[in-house]
Amino acid sequence: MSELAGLLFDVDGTLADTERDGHRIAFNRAFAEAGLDWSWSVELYGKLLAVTGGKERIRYFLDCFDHKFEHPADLDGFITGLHKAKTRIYTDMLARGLIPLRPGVARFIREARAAGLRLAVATTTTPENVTTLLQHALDPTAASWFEVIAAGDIVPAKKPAPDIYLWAMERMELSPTQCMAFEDSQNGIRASLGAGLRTIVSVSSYTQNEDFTGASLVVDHWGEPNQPFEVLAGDAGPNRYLDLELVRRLHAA
Ligand code: XBP
Ligand code: MG
Repeated sequence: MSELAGLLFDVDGTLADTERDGHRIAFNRAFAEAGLDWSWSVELYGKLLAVTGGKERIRYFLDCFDHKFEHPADLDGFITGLHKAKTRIYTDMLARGLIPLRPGVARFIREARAAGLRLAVATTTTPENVTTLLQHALDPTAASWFEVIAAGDIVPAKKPAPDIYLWAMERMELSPTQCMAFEDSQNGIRASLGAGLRTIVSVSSYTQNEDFTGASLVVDHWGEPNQPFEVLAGDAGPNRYLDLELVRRLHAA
């Protein structure tokens, strides 16, 4: 096994629990702004998360959950416009500091950066969602800490396809054996494992009951010295929170 050189992070659900009280709210506000009577409940949104990507999710909703809506002639343009409004509303929520990072995230990323690990993001969400979250929830300069931010439509096939991880590693000239991925969902781990990456999963509010077969470790969150994680699958040894030593050990296992 090669030495650990790169860490690839998912964003939604992994760095921050963004879906229920972030993206979902922003979608609903964008629908209201557009005069639509759609309202995505917490429960319905859980079903819609089967499809990653906001534009793809709106289309999935129309295809499978709203049979009454009369499609406009330019459906693609209509969805793109709705999604632009959603991104504006969501990034505004992030800029107001409404969505914090999950336990251990700031501590671990700072530790990894100080140790010289190369950092990247691999996500289906829109690029400005990533940079705005990092800037407001981590550090004003945090977007520059990541060598590659692989996000949104840069690859046509979104997770669970492995493409976004492969794209990020190609840019970094790293092989999967040199990296560790961090995910929260089954779609995410299908993408990371599919790219040949060892993966640590921290389950999020919508993903607790998903199948994480193949993960190196599954925890409820990354933990802090005063807020230990719970190990849901795998072996964290004596560790009670995620640190670089544990990640190196899991990578070498
Ligand atoms: C996250 C997503 C994203 C967000 C919405 O999946 O599916 O689409 O829900 O973001 P993952 P956009 O964590 O597996 O990357 O609306 O900007 O697409
Ligand atoms: Mg995720």
